[in-house]
Amino acid sequence: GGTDEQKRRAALAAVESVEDGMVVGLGTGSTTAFAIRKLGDLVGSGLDIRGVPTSFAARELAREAGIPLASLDEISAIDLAIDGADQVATSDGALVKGGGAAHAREKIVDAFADEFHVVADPSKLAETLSHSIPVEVLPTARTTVSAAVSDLGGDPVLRRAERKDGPVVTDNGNLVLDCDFGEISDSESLATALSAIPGVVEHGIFVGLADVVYVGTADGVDVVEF
Ligand code: DER
Repeated sequence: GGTDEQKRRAALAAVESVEDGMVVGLGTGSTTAFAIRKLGDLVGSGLDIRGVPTSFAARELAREAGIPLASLDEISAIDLAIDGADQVATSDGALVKGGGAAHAREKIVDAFADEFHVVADPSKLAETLSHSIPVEVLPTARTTVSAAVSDLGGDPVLRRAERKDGPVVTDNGNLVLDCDFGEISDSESLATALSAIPGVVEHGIFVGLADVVYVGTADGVDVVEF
């Protein structure tokens, strides 16, 4: 992964688009965490925003930062969502997300937002997607979904927890299969195929959602628009 300095630069660049009165989607992960902390500082200096967190973790971070929160079901619009990614296809802006197992609510927020800006470091960039795809599944469907993923040419692995015995359980009470498909030449059709599998709650391929990607480098920020 990238350095904290690269992540911080990307995050601060994205925060510059946040204006008074906005409803801001707050992503999950270590890169977006820099944006959440910066927004907290700005709120302390008078910035008037409401944050819509994409996970329990993002909500905790936003509360610590002092950002007024709104829940997804009580807002009618999200002006800007700021979120990270595990991989960014520089060819078409398709993303792999879900490293933090938060991609179900992230996709709702990121897709609903008028603008979705990704914050990343150079280690996330690739010509085409090749990262394993996190697939959130109903617990009862882990075996049937695994079989369907294998039929699609993927290699499904149940995501084990680090500090808990057994598998990772998402904020929604589901399990995650990390599915390696190797190089993904057509992310859109794989996304469609994964969504069609009964028992799949959400997968981590984000096609056609990212509007801008901020890439923090050692001495600046590259901005890629899609
Ligand atoms: O889980 C997610 O989708 C996160 O955005 C993640 O993919 C990026 O996390 P990072 O900024 O810690 O690399």
